[in-house]
Amino acid sequence: MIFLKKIISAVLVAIMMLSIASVSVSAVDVEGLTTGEKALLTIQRADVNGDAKYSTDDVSLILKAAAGIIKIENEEYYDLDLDGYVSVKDAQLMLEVVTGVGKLITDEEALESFNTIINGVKTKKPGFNRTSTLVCPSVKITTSGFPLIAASLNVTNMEYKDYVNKMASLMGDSADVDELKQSAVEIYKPQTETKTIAAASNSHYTYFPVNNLGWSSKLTVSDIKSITYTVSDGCIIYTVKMGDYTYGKGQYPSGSKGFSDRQKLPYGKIFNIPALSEDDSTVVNSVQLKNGTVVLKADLATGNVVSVDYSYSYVTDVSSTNTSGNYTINMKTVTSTNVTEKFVMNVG
Ligand SMILES: [Ca+2]
Ligand SMILES: [Ca+2]
Repeated sequence: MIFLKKIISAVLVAIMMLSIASVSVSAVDVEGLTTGEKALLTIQRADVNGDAKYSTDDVSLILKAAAGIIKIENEEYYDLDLDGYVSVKDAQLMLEVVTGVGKLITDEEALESFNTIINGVKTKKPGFNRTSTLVCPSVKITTSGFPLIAASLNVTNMEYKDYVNKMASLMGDSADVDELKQSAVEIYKPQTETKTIAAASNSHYTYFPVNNLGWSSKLTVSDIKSITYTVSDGCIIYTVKMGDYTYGKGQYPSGSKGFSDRQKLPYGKIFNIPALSEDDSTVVNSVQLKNGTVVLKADLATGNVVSVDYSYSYVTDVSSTNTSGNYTINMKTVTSTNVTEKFVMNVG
């Protein structure tokens, strides 16, 4: 309720001051800055009182500056809409931002500032801890071509662990069967890996997405579903959400020769997406990339990355053909995988 009162009083002050002339400021020196750098500057400057959060205190400070009530240094910082004046319009904009009804910058500008910050990891090389986890919740098998003697192995959409048990019961007890059963159990276990990269190390290229490249994001607004950001506790926290994409036979750039084409896909512009491999006997029927989310936390004052959480899922549908004697066994495998990569910077 105190918050609401503060907002209302700020609005009243704004109305009272509507007739007050604005204060002209020297042109903000944004020449030569990229769209992303400019947007980041706007996000940083909107915290005009420098207390590391957005609040009605910032709104009233802009109002006072616009009215000439207070003498301010760096008055161009108060010119949030960059029109060359500190006016009620800037205070109004900040009030809308604080109350969540308006936006300081467009989604396109927000994404450009996100890109500027996250690409900075590859040039500034701050050092980080990475924790990556792969979880495979489901592997479905469809087979055909087994001869009559093993006809029970011809199945449709059977979970791999159940399929292995079926094979085991057909093969009887042996060390190989035990090993097979064990490997089936392992497939479903989360695989977690941690890695520490030292500051200023070129391993930033290898271990920070997109791996093996000098950049981290080439996302444009047409690649994403949404971008939001909040400012609090001295940090900007961006959340980028991706839509779902399905690629049919021949549409997914697989293998090492598909490396650069994968980075043209929306998910490939931000995530390390699977390479997969195809040959004469293995064909990728489809690949689905979904639930992509990136949460980026950056220091408000410096624009440096504090932490990044990447997560997405993929479903691959792959057919393989194996010829054994007079028989040709066809196996279709539909595998779901959940990927998370969490980075905490400056801890190495
Ligand atoms: Ca503030
Ligand atoms: Ca202005």
